[in-house]
Amino acid sequence: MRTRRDFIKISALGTAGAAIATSYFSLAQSPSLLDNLDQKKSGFKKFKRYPTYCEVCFWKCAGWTYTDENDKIVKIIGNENDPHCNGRLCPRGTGGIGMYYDNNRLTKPLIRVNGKDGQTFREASWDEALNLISSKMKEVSDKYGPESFALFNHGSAGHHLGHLFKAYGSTNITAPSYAQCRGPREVGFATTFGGGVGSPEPTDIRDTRCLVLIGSHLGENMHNSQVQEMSDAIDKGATIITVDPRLSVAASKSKFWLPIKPSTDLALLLAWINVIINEKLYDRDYVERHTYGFDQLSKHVEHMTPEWAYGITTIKPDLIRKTAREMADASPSVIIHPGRHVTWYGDDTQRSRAMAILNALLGSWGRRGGFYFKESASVPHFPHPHYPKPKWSWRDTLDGKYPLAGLAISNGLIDASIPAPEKKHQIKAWMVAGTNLPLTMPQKETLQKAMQAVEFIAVVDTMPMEITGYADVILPECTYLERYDDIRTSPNREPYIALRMPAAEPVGDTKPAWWMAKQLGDRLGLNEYFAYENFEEVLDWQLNQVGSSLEEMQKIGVKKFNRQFGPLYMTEGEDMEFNTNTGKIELYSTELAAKGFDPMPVFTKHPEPPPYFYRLIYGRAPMHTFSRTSNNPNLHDLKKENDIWINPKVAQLWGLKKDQYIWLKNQDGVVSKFPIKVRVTERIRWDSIYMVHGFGHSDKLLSRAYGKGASDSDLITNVKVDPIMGGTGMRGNFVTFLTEDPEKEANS
Ligand SMILES: Nc1nc2c(c(=O)[nH]1)N[C@H]1C(S)=C(S)[C@@H](COP(=O)(O)OP(=O)(O)OC[C@H]3O[C@@H](n4cnc5c(=O)[nH]c(N)nc54)[C@H](O)[C@@H]3O)O[C@H]1N2
Ligand SMILES: Nc1nc2c(c(=O)[nH]1)N[C@H]1C(S)=C(S)[C@@H](COP(=O)(O)OP(=O)(O)OC[C@H]3O[C@@H](n4cnc5c(=O)[nH]c(N)nc54)[C@H](O)[C@@H]3O)O[C@H]1N2
Ligand code: SF4
Ligand SMILES: [Mo]
Repeated sequence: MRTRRDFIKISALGTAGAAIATSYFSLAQSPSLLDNLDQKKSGFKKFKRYPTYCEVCFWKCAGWTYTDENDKIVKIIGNENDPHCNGRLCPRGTGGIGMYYDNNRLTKPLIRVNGKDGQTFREASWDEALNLISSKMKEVSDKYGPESFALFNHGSAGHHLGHLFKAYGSTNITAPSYAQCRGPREVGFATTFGGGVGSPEPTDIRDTRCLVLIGSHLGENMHNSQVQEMSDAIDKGATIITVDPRLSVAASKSKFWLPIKPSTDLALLLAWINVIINEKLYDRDYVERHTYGFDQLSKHVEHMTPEWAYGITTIKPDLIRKTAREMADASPSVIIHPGRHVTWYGDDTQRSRAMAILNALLGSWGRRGGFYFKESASVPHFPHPHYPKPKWSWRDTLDGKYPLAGLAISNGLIDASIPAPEKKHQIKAWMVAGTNLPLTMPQKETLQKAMQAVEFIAVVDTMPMEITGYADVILPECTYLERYDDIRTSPNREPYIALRMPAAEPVGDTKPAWWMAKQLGDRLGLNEYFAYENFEEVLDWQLNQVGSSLEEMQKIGVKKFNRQFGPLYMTEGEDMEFNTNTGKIELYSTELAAKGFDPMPVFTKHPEPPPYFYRLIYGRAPMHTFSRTSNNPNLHDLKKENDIWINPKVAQLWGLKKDQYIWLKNQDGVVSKFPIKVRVTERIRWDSIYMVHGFGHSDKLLSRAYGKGASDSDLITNVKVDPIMGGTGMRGNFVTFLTEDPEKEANS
């Protein structure tokens, strides 16, 4: 059936894409050239270096981009003075060069047209593409109000376009890194300690004596400095306790691996709390001085013994006691890691709360080897007029639901894009920048409905990803190696800033997002918000305010400042005011109670898979980031497709063999579009299967990634939304196996 907005496989793009020359690509692949770069051999004499910070994931490691005597980008290495990477990039960061050389890149603005063979894209000038977007922004503003235009973003482009949207009058700005990622832990920790965790997490892994990872798969999840610190901590004899239904890389390095039954972590956490209170293993002085609600908590967990948890989690009572004691032995230098992608089962804020409570009992918040007090550099904004006050925002679309959502939830704005008479506030148009929604959002059908309903979609991306196929206009952004962006001010042990600057001219007709935002702003009469000619001006002004300059930062890349707000850790016997209702660390949350939620976490059972179905769990591979790197020539070389981890017992039951390709069908009858390779391994529980997220691309313009592996997102149709903050729990899905091509079956 033809829909208003067909998914276009961007046929018009093939020629434009090819135009950026396979020669770039072959250059990046040339081993001799890379060998020549050996620092000792060449001394980098012919090479120039430019500071950058990485955009391949959100750890934002600072590095140097090197160009050769022909001004060609040849290598990226870490900046030794940067605490995010300590001079070493992860494989993805090194491979970031492949983003620049990818011969499938978008290189021209594109506009959707109705041709005689259906819808297609045609190339357009920047002027035409920007005029079209600004006229739609005007139209939406006149017809419905600017609030009806939403921005979905992830990464640097979002900051520039976010400024444009706020100036235009819309705060309906959202990123999947909240309600599809770390939102629940921010709320779980904020309701306990009065402040969220943020990124990078202030985990003092470097000095910890015990690190507890609840499904957090550091080592595959490659958050650079954290992985480095974990490896050092292991060398120094720290105990690692990993709770994971799969023998992850972290689990394989751990003293204790607890192969928990998926979806039952909250019971384990409550049993640990029970042991720590019953055996009086908690940090007495810290608990007395700093916490609120200890008596209520003691009573609450009274019956939640390790024996109780054993029946739920399959983890033996002995092991629960032993690991609890191990944590207490290390206290306060112990970290129950908050995790990052925590939208699992819909009770995720409460699971995060239990983790926060455990940290509080062990006295690790604000202590060496636990959580340090982070600081970030404060760099003033370039002057601009106040933003107008919008008449409504994303929160008004939620009808009082998810009261503790701290940021806009992407799923909420997608729902608000599907028209219904009772909806007072509706989203009518989207701009999407740096997020590949079809592979990122669960419940594809809802997303499709929303994308069909809205009147206009503009997409800002570097690649022809699935999302670009739904665009009315596509703006091609140049990669992070070809542009300036905002100064990085992420928190750390000491405040740091980092600069990103271009190391090469933008390929083809690509432009940076700051330029697009300014161009659109100027067209919308918002010139005062963009009172500069180029971004160097903004950066130099900002850097001058903090006693530096663009010139200085171009030379050094990162700069450290002194801490402003006291020491890294609490001092012994210090009284502290926490930003909660009681001014204490709340073991009993007065805020949750006031909003009608359980003030202390309660375990509830989650549904079991039907017979012959297995729990679908997913995670990361060290050499890829989500769906954004699967087509990257350098990283594709390292891992071309995902595979499906199946326990040998299950493989035998089904007669499945190593390397055989199978299809997956979920509980709602949805079948994976592409087959996936079987990996038979003891490293996964029999009741679960595991796959790496980000594969199974369906856009043919991704010449390397198309059809390689399967997409977990396609199979995530059942979502359990967290009632506290609106996060989409995505792990309540079950799959079974099809050994024959289902399309062949359907056609025969
Ligand atoms: N099924 C499933 N869904 C998930 C997850 C999962 O594990 N499984 N993980 C969740 C998590 S934790 C997160 S944080 C989100 C991440 O969600 P996303 O950030 O949407 O992830 P990507 O798939 O990497 O999509 C990034 C998009 O940005 C584009 N891009 C890359 N660099 C640039 C740039 O410099 N400029 C512009 N304009 N575009 C660029 C890429 O081409 C791609 O289209 O996904 C969530 N969704
Ligand atoms: N290489 C690489 N690194 C990345 C990223 C990337 O794309 N690539 N993305 C970054 C981002 S944005 C995020 S949010 C993080 C995500 O990284 P994490 O926060 O570490 O990831 P999760 O996806 O929550 O966890 C995946 C692990 O949870 C286990 N698991 C599944 N179900 C359960 C369960 O019920 N209980 C327990 N205890 N464990 C379970 C899986 O077996 C797997 O090992 O990674 C970051 N780092
Ligand atoms: S962890 Fe790796 S991909 Fe992420 S910012 Fe650092 S180098 Fe880049
Ligand atoms: Mo994430």
